[in-house]
Amino acid sequence: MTLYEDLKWRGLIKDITSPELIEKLNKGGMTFYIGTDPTADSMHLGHLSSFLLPKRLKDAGHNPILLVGGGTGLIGDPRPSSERDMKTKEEILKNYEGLKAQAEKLFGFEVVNNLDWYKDINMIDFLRDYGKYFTINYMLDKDIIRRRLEGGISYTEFSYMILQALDFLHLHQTRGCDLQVAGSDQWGNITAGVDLIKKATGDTVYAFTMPLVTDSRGVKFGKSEGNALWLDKNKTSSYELYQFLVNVEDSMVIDYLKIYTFLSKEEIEKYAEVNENEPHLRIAHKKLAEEVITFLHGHQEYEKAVHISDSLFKGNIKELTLDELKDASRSMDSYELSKDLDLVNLLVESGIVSSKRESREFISNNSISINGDKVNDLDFIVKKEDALFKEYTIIRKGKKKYYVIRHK
Ligand code: 485
Repeated sequence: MTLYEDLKWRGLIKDITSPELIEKLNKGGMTFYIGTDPTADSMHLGHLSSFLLPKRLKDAGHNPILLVGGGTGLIGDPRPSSERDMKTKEEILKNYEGLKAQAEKLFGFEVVNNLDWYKDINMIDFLRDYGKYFTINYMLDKDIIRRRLEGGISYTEFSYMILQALDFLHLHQTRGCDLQVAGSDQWGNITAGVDLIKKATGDTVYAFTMPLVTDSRGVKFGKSEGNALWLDKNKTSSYELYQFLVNVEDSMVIDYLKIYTFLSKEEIEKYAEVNENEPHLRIAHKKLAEEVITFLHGHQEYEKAVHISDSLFKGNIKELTLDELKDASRSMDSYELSKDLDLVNLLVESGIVSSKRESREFISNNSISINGDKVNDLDFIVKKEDALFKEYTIIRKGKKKYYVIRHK
Protein backbone atom coordinates (compact mmCIF):
# COMPACT_ATOMS: atom_id res chain seq x y z
CA MET A 1 0.00 0.00 0.00
CA THR A 2 1.24 3.48 -0.74
CA LEU A 3 1.15 6.14 1.98
CA TYR A 4 -1.81 7.81 0.31
CA GLU A 5 -3.73 4.52 0.05
CA ASP A 6 -3.02 3.84 3.69
CA LEU A 7 -4.23 7.30 4.75
CA LYS A 8 -7.32 6.94 2.58
CA TRP A 9 -8.07 3.49 4.02
CA ARG A 10 -7.75 4.84 7.55
CA GLY A 11 -10.25 7.57 6.71
CA LEU A 12 -7.67 10.31 7.19
CA ILE A 13 -8.26 12.24 3.97
CA LYS A 14 -11.12 14.70 3.67
CA ASP A 15 -10.15 17.58 1.34
CA ILE A 16 -7.03 17.85 -0.77
CA THR A 17 -5.85 20.93 -2.70
CA SER A 18 -4.89 19.07 -5.89
CA PRO A 19 -4.40 15.47 -7.08
CA GLU A 20 -0.71 16.21 -7.77
CA LEU A 21 -0.18 16.00 -4.05
CA ILE A 22 -0.86 12.25 -4.04
CA GLU A 23 2.34 11.43 -5.89
CA LYS A 24 4.36 13.83 -3.78
CA LEU A 25 3.02 12.22 -0.63
CA ASN A 26 3.97 8.78 -1.85
CA LYS A 27 7.44 9.94 -2.79
CA GLY A 28 8.38 11.39 0.62
CA GLY A 29 10.76 14.22 1.45
CA MET A 30 8.26 17.07 1.84
CA THR A 31 8.60 19.55 4.68
CA PHE A 32 5.15 20.08 6.14
CA TYR A 33 3.54 21.68 9.14
CA ILE A 34 0.57 21.38 11.41
CA GLY A 35 -0.47 24.07 13.85
CA THR A 36 -2.28 24.23 17.14
CA ASP A 37 -3.14 27.15 19.40
CA PRO A 38 -2.25 27.03 23.10
CA THR A 39 -5.81 27.32 24.41
CA ALA A 40 -4.97 24.81 27.18
CA ASP A 41 -1.74 23.50 28.73
CA SER A 42 -2.29 19.98 27.42
CA MET A 43 -3.62 18.35 24.29
CA HIS A 44 -6.70 16.17 24.55
CA LEU A 45 -7.86 13.00 22.88
CA GLY A 46 -9.47 15.02 20.08
CA HIS A 47 -6.02 16.39 19.20
CA LEU A 48 -4.36 12.99 19.24
CA SER A 49 -5.77 11.91 15.87
CA SER A 50 -4.54 15.15 14.32
CA PHE A 51 -1.04 14.61 15.70
CA LEU A 52 -0.80 10.95 14.80
CA LEU A 53 -1.29 12.05 11.20
CA PRO A 54 2.01 14.00 11.07
CA LYS A 55 3.62 11.07 12.87
CA ARG A 56 2.49 8.84 10.01
CA LEU A 57 3.86 11.31 7.46
CA LYS A 58 7.12 11.52 9.37
CA ASP A 59 7.44 7.73 9.50
CA ALA A 60 6.91 7.71 5.72
CA GLY A 61 9.87 10.05 5.18
CA HIS A 62 8.43 13.57 5.37
CA ASN A 63 9.75 16.31 7.67
CA PRO A 64 7.31 17.68 10.22
CA ILE A 65 7.24 21.10 11.85
CA LEU A 66 4.81 21.65 14.67
CA LEU A 67 3.66 25.21 15.08
CA VAL A 68 2.30 26.13 18.49
CA GLY A 69 0.55 29.44 18.01
CA GLY A 70 1.92 31.71 20.72
CA GLY A 71 0.75 34.58 18.48
CA THR A 72 -2.47 33.21 16.99
CA GLY A 73 -3.46 32.00 20.46
CA LEU A 74 -3.62 35.66 21.49
CA ILE A 75 -6.12 36.35 18.69
CA GLY A 76 -8.36 33.25 18.64
CA ASP A 77 -9.50 31.21 15.65
CA PRO A 78 -13.20 32.05 15.07
CA ARG A 79 -15.53 29.31 16.24
CA PRO A 80 -18.76 28.74 14.31
CA SER A 81 -20.90 29.79 17.28
CA SER A 82 -19.55 32.87 19.02
CA GLU A 83 -16.59 35.04 19.90
CA ARG A 84 -13.96 33.47 22.15
CA ASP A 85 -13.05 34.88 25.54
CA MET A 86 -9.63 36.43 25.26
CA LYS A 87 -6.96 34.71 27.34
CA THR A 88 -4.24 36.67 29.10
CA LYS A 89 -0.74 36.76 27.66
CA GLU A 90 0.57 34.95 30.74
CA GLU A 91 -1.93 32.16 30.29
CA ILE A 92 -1.06 31.72 26.60
CA LEU A 93 2.63 31.61 27.45
CA LYS A 94 2.09 29.01 30.16
CA ASN A 95 -0.03 26.89 27.83
CA TYR A 96 2.56 27.29 25.09
CA GLU A 97 5.24 25.82 27.34
CA GLY A 98 2.98 22.92 28.31
CA LEU A 99 2.11 22.02 24.73
CA LYS A 100 5.65 22.39 23.50
CA ALA A 101 6.99 19.99 26.13
CA GLN A 102 4.18 17.52 25.48
CA ALA A 103 4.62 17.56 21.70
CA GLU A 104 8.37 17.12 21.93
CA LYS A 105 8.02 14.23 24.33
CA LEU A 106 5.21 12.37 22.59
CA PHE A 107 5.99 12.93 18.96
CA GLY A 108 9.56 14.18 18.80
CA PHE A 109 8.49 17.06 16.55
CA GLU A 110 10.41 20.27 16.22
CA VAL A 111 8.28 23.08 17.65
CA VAL A 112 8.10 26.66 16.33
CA ASN A 113 6.18 29.66 17.68
CA ASN A 114 4.58 32.18 15.29
CA LEU A 115 5.04 34.98 17.83
CA ASP A 116 8.73 34.79 16.87
CA TRP A 117 8.00 36.26 13.43
CA TYR A 118 4.97 38.39 14.25
CA LYS A 119 6.87 40.44 16.77
CA ASP A 120 8.99 42.00 14.02
CA ILE A 121 6.07 43.03 11.81
CA ASN A 122 4.62 46.45 12.56
CA MET A 123 1.08 47.50 11.80
CA ILE A 124 1.81 49.50 8.67
CA ASP A 125 3.92 46.70 7.20
CA PHE A 126 1.25 44.17 8.04
CA LEU A 127 -1.40 46.10 6.15
CA ARG A 128 0.90 46.91 3.22
CA ASP A 129 2.73 43.61 2.84
CA TYR A 130 -0.04 41.14 3.58
CA GLY A 131 -3.38 42.94 3.77
CA LYS A 132 -3.21 43.86 0.10
CA TYR A 133 -3.35 40.21 -0.90
CA PHE A 134 -6.70 39.69 0.79
CA THR A 135 -9.89 41.18 -0.55
CA ILE A 136 -12.73 41.55 1.88
CA ASN A 137 -14.86 39.66 -0.62
CA TYR A 138 -12.51 36.67 -0.41
CA MET A 139 -12.54 36.74 3.36
CA LEU A 140 -16.31 37.06 3.62
CA ASP A 141 -16.67 34.07 1.36
CA LYS A 142 -14.94 31.76 3.86
CA ASP A 143 -17.41 29.35 5.39
CA ILE A 144 -16.51 30.17 9.00
CA ILE A 145 -16.90 33.93 8.43
CA ARG A 146 -20.24 33.51 6.70
CA ARG A 147 -21.49 31.52 9.65
CA ARG A 148 -20.52 34.31 12.02
CA LEU A 149 -21.96 37.23 10.07
CA GLU A 150 -25.39 37.06 11.56
CA GLY A 151 -24.30 36.89 15.21
CA GLY A 152 -21.33 39.19 14.62
CA ILE A 153 -17.56 38.77 14.59
CA SER A 154 -14.85 41.10 15.86
CA TYR A 155 -12.19 42.53 13.57
CA THR A 156 -9.70 40.62 15.74
CA GLU A 157 -11.08 37.18 14.94
CA PHE A 158 -11.87 38.21 11.36
CA SER A 159 -8.13 38.82 10.86
CA TYR A 160 -7.14 35.38 12.10
CA MET A 161 -7.00 33.75 8.66
CA ILE A 162 -4.42 36.29 7.50
CA LEU A 163 -2.13 35.32 10.35
CA GLN A 164 -2.39 31.61 9.65
CA ALA A 165 -1.78 32.32 5.94
CA LEU A 166 1.25 34.40 6.84
CA ASP A 167 2.63 31.48 8.88
CA PHE A 168 2.46 29.18 5.89
CA LEU A 169 4.19 31.82 3.74
CA HIS A 170 6.87 32.33 6.38
CA LEU A 171 7.55 28.60 6.77
CA HIS A 172 7.56 28.20 2.98
CA GLN A 173 10.12 30.96 2.52
CA THR A 174 12.35 30.18 5.46
CA ARG A 175 12.05 26.39 5.66
CA GLY A 176 10.88 25.17 2.26
CA CYS A 177 7.60 24.02 3.79
CA ASP A 178 5.22 23.00 0.97
CA LEU A 179 2.41 21.27 2.81
CA GLN A 180 0.04 22.02 5.66
CA VAL A 181 -2.21 19.40 7.24
CA ALA A 182 -5.04 19.85 9.73
CA GLY A 183 -8.54 18.81 10.69
CA SER A 184 -11.27 19.69 8.22
CA ASP A 185 -12.43 22.73 10.23
CA GLN A 186 -9.16 24.39 9.15
CA TRP A 187 -9.78 24.20 5.40
CA GLY A 188 -10.56 27.92 5.07
CA ASN A 189 -7.43 28.99 6.95
CA ILE A 190 -5.06 26.66 5.14
CA THR A 191 -6.34 27.48 1.67
CA ALA A 192 -5.91 31.17 2.58
CA GLY A 193 -2.22 30.29 3.00
CA VAL A 194 -2.01 28.34 -0.26
CA ASP A 195 -3.58 31.31 -2.10
CA LEU A 196 -1.34 33.86 -0.38
CA ILE A 197 1.80 31.93 -1.30
CA LYS A 198 0.69 31.72 -4.93
CA LYS A 199 0.09 35.47 -5.07
CA ALA A 200 3.18 36.52 -3.15
CA THR A 201 5.73 34.11 -4.65
CA GLY A 202 4.11 32.35 -7.61
CA ASP A 203 4.82 28.99 -5.91
CA THR A 204 2.34 26.15 -5.66
CA VAL A 205 2.04 24.59 -2.22
CA TYR A 206 -0.32 21.93 -0.93
CA ALA A 207 -2.68 21.04 1.86
CA PHE A 208 -5.02 18.32 2.93
CA THR A 209 -7.37 17.87 5.83
CA MET A 210 -8.65 14.91 7.78
CA PRO A 211 -12.26 14.52 8.91
CA LEU A 212 -13.00 15.44 12.51
CA VAL A 213 -13.35 12.28 14.56
CA THR A 214 -16.85 11.77 15.96
CA ASP A 215 -18.98 9.06 17.53
CA SER A 216 -21.87 7.45 15.66
CA ARG A 217 -24.14 10.43 16.39
CA GLY A 218 -21.63 12.91 15.03
CA VAL A 219 -20.54 14.19 18.44
CA LYS A 220 -16.83 15.12 18.63
CA PHE A 221 -14.78 12.20 19.91
CA GLY A 222 -12.78 12.37 23.13
CA LYS A 223 -15.04 13.78 25.77
CA SER A 224 -16.30 11.84 28.72
CA GLU A 225 -19.45 13.27 30.30
CA GLY A 226 -18.69 16.58 28.66
CA ASN A 227 -15.11 16.74 29.98
CA ALA A 228 -12.11 16.58 27.71
CA LEU A 229 -9.85 13.55 28.12
CA TRP A 230 -6.37 15.03 28.42
CA LEU A 231 -3.13 13.52 27.16
CA ASP A 232 -1.43 14.61 30.39
CA LYS A 233 -1.76 11.74 32.85
CA ASN A 234 -1.91 14.12 35.79
CA LYS A 235 -5.10 15.57 34.31
CA THR A 236 -6.64 12.33 33.00
CA SER A 237 -5.39 9.06 34.48
CA SER A 238 -4.62 6.04 32.32
CA TYR A 239 -7.49 4.30 34.09
CA GLU A 240 -9.95 7.00 32.99
CA LEU A 241 -8.66 6.72 29.43
CA TYR A 242 -8.96 2.95 29.64
CA GLN A 243 -12.56 3.19 30.79
CA PHE A 244 -13.41 5.53 27.97
CA LEU A 245 -11.71 3.47 25.28
CA VAL A 246 -12.99 0.02 26.26
CA ASN A 247 -16.49 1.48 26.26
CA VAL A 248 -16.48 3.05 22.78
CA GLU A 249 -19.31 1.90 20.55
CA ASP A 250 -18.90 -1.51 18.87
CA SER A 251 -19.88 0.06 15.57
CA MET A 252 -17.04 2.62 15.80
CA VAL A 253 -14.16 0.70 17.37
CA ILE A 254 -12.64 -0.44 14.07
CA ASP A 255 -12.68 3.12 12.71
CA TYR A 256 -10.88 4.23 15.86
CA LEU A 257 -8.27 1.46 15.52
CA LYS A 258 -7.51 2.82 12.04
CA ILE A 259 -7.23 6.40 13.24
CA TYR A 260 -5.60 5.98 16.63
CA THR A 261 -3.17 3.10 16.17
CA PHE A 262 -0.30 2.09 13.93
CA LEU A 263 -1.61 -1.47 13.51
CA SER A 264 -1.52 -2.66 9.90
CA LYS A 265 -4.54 -3.23 7.65
CA GLU A 266 -4.15 -7.00 8.05
CA GLU A 267 -4.12 -6.78 11.85
CA ILE A 268 -7.07 -4.42 11.97
CA GLU A 269 -9.05 -6.67 9.64
CA LYS A 270 -8.57 -9.51 12.12
CA TYR A 271 -9.94 -7.33 14.90
CA ALA A 272 -12.86 -6.38 12.67
CA GLU A 273 -13.72 -10.06 12.32
CA VAL A 274 -13.54 -10.76 16.05
CA ASN A 275 -15.56 -7.64 16.76
CA GLU A 276 -18.18 -8.73 14.27
CA ASN A 277 -18.52 -12.23 15.72
CA GLU A 278 -17.91 -11.68 19.42
CA PRO A 279 -18.32 -8.00 20.24
CA HIS A 280 -19.06 -8.78 23.92
CA LEU A 281 -15.45 -9.93 24.42
CA ARG A 282 -14.37 -6.36 23.61
CA ILE A 283 -11.09 -7.62 22.18
CA ALA A 284 -10.87 -4.81 19.64
CA HIS A 285 -11.74 -2.27 22.33
CA LYS A 286 -9.02 -3.56 24.64
CA LYS A 287 -6.49 -3.43 21.83
CA LEU A 288 -7.48 0.18 21.16
CA ALA A 289 -6.96 1.03 24.83
CA GLU A 290 -3.65 -0.84 24.91
CA GLU A 291 -2.26 0.88 21.83
CA VAL A 292 -3.35 4.39 22.81
CA ILE A 293 -2.30 4.22 26.47
CA THR A 294 1.00 2.55 25.63
CA PHE A 295 1.75 5.20 23.03
CA LEU A 296 0.96 8.02 25.43
CA HIS A 297 2.18 6.78 28.79
CA GLY A 298 4.03 3.47 28.29
CA HIS A 299 2.99 -0.14 28.72
CA GLN A 300 3.24 -0.11 32.51
CA GLU A 301 0.53 2.53 32.69
CA TYR A 302 -1.65 0.34 30.52
CA GLU A 303 -1.12 -2.62 32.84
CA LYS A 304 -1.92 -0.45 35.80
CA ALA A 305 -5.18 0.66 34.18
CA VAL A 306 -6.15 -2.95 33.49
CA HIS A 307 -5.30 -3.96 37.04
CA ILE A 308 -7.43 -1.16 38.52
CA SER A 309 -10.25 -2.03 36.22
CA ASP A 310 -10.15 -5.78 37.01
CA SER A 311 -9.85 -5.18 40.75
CA LEU A 312 -12.86 -2.88 40.78
CA PHE A 313 -14.85 -5.27 38.64
CA LYS A 314 -14.14 -8.19 40.95
CA GLY A 315 -14.46 -6.09 44.08
CA ASN A 316 -10.84 -6.76 45.10
CA ILE A 317 -10.34 -3.22 46.32
CA LYS A 318 -7.74 -4.15 48.90
CA GLU A 319 -5.40 -5.32 46.14
CA LEU A 320 -4.93 -1.78 44.90
CA THR A 321 -1.76 0.11 45.71
CA LEU A 322 -2.04 3.67 47.00
CA ASP A 323 -1.12 5.01 43.58
CA GLU A 324 -3.77 2.84 41.89
CA LEU A 325 -6.35 3.79 44.47
CA LYS A 326 -5.69 7.47 43.77
CA ASP A 327 -6.19 6.96 40.05
CA ALA A 328 -9.29 4.84 40.54
CA SER A 329 -10.94 7.26 42.96
CA ARG A 330 -10.49 10.22 40.64
CA SER A 331 -13.33 9.06 38.47
CA MET A 332 -15.66 8.29 41.40
CA ASP A 333 -18.09 10.65 43.11
CA SER A 334 -16.36 11.65 46.30
CA TYR A 335 -17.23 12.94 49.75
CA GLU A 336 -15.02 14.32 52.50
CA LEU A 337 -15.55 13.08 56.02
CA SER A 338 -13.96 14.66 59.07
CA LYS A 339 -15.28 12.29 61.77
CA ASP A 340 -16.28 8.64 62.13
CA LEU A 341 -19.90 8.11 61.16
CA ASP A 342 -22.44 5.31 61.03
CA LEU A 343 -23.04 3.90 57.58
CA VAL A 344 -26.79 4.63 57.50
CA ASN A 345 -26.17 8.36 57.95
CA LEU A 346 -23.05 8.45 55.83
CA LEU A 347 -24.89 7.11 52.79
CA VAL A 348 -27.45 9.89 53.09
CA GLU A 349 -25.01 12.66 53.98
CA SER A 350 -22.72 11.84 51.06
CA GLY A 351 -25.60 11.74 48.61
CA ILE A 352 -25.16 8.05 47.77
CA VAL A 353 -28.82 7.45 48.69
CA SER A 354 -31.61 9.95 49.20
CA SER A 355 -33.10 8.91 52.54
CA LYS A 356 -32.39 6.92 55.69
CA ARG A 357 -35.10 4.48 54.69
CA GLU A 358 -33.33 3.87 51.38
CA SER A 359 -30.04 3.60 53.24
CA ARG A 360 -31.35 0.81 55.47
CA GLU A 361 -32.91 -0.93 52.50
CA PHE A 362 -29.67 -1.02 50.50
CA ILE A 363 -27.70 -2.22 53.51
CA SER A 364 -30.16 -4.99 54.42
CA ASN A 365 -30.34 -6.10 50.78
CA ASN A 366 -26.62 -6.76 50.70
CA SER A 367 -26.22 -4.02 48.08
CA ILE A 368 -23.47 -2.12 49.87
CA SER A 369 -19.81 -3.09 49.98
CA ILE A 370 -17.07 -1.29 51.82
CA ASN A 371 -13.52 -1.69 50.57
CA GLY A 372 -14.65 -4.85 48.81
CA ASP A 373 -16.55 -6.47 51.73
CA LYS A 374 -20.34 -6.75 51.82
CA VAL A 375 -21.79 -4.92 54.80
CA ASN A 376 -25.32 -5.70 56.01
CA ASP A 377 -24.98 -4.47 59.56
CA LEU A 378 -27.23 -1.45 60.19
CA ASP A 379 -24.98 -0.32 63.06
CA PHE A 380 -21.77 -0.36 61.02
CA ILE A 381 -19.49 2.62 61.69
CA VAL A 382 -17.18 3.97 59.00
CA LYS A 383 -13.89 4.88 60.68
CA LYS A 384 -10.77 6.63 59.55
CA GLU A 385 -8.62 3.98 61.19
CA ASP A 386 -10.20 1.26 59.01
CA ALA A 387 -9.78 3.29 55.83
CA LEU A 388 -7.39 2.11 53.14
CA PHE A 389 -4.09 3.87 53.72
CA LYS A 390 -6.00 5.66 56.52
CA GLU A 391 -7.53 7.88 53.90
CA TYR A 392 -9.88 6.14 51.47
CA THR A 393 -13.10 4.24 52.04
CA ILE A 394 -14.49 2.85 48.81
CA ILE A 395 -18.22 2.23 48.83
CA ARG A 396 -19.87 0.16 46.16
CA LYS A 397 -23.62 0.43 45.67
CA GLY A 398 -25.20 -2.31 43.58
CA LYS A 399 -23.04 -3.95 40.95
CA LYS A 400 -21.13 -1.12 39.41
CA LYS A 401 -21.43 2.23 41.10
CA TYR A 402 -18.43 3.26 43.16
CA TYR A 403 -17.97 6.18 45.56
CA VAL A 404 -14.98 7.32 47.53
CA ILE A 405 -15.04 8.73 51.04
CA ARG A 406 -11.93 10.80 51.78
CA HIS A 407 -11.13 10.93 55.51
CA LYS A 408 -9.72 14.24 56.65
O1 485 B 1 -0.26 28.67 11.32
C1 485 B 1 -1.19 28.17 12.16
C2 485 B 1 -1.54 28.86 13.31
C3 485 B 1 -2.50 28.34 14.16
C4 485 B 1 -3.10 27.12 13.90
C5 485 B 1 -2.72 26.43 12.75
C6 485 B 1 -1.76 26.93 11.88
C7 485 B 1 -4.13 26.56 14.83
C8 485 B 1 -5.50 26.39 14.18
N1 485 B 1 -6.05 27.62 13.70
C9 485 B 1 -6.49 25.75 15.20
O2 485 B 1 -7.29 26.44 15.77
N2 485 B 1 -6.39 24.43 15.41
C10 485 B 1 -7.16 23.70 16.39
C11 485 B 1 -6.50 23.78 17.77
O3 485 B 1 -5.45 24.41 17.89
O4 485 B 1 -7.06 23.21 18.71
C12 485 B 1 -7.20 22.20 16.01
C13 485 B 1 -8.07 22.00 14.79
C14 485 B 1 -8.05 20.53 14.38
C15 485 B 1 -6.61 20.06 14.14
C16 485 B 1 -5.78 20.37 15.39
O5 485 B 1 -5.87 21.75 15.77
O6 485 B 1 -9.39 22.38 15.13
O7 485 B 1 -8.80 20.35 13.19
O8 485 B 1 -6.10 20.68 12.99
C17 485 B 1 -4.31 20.05 15.18
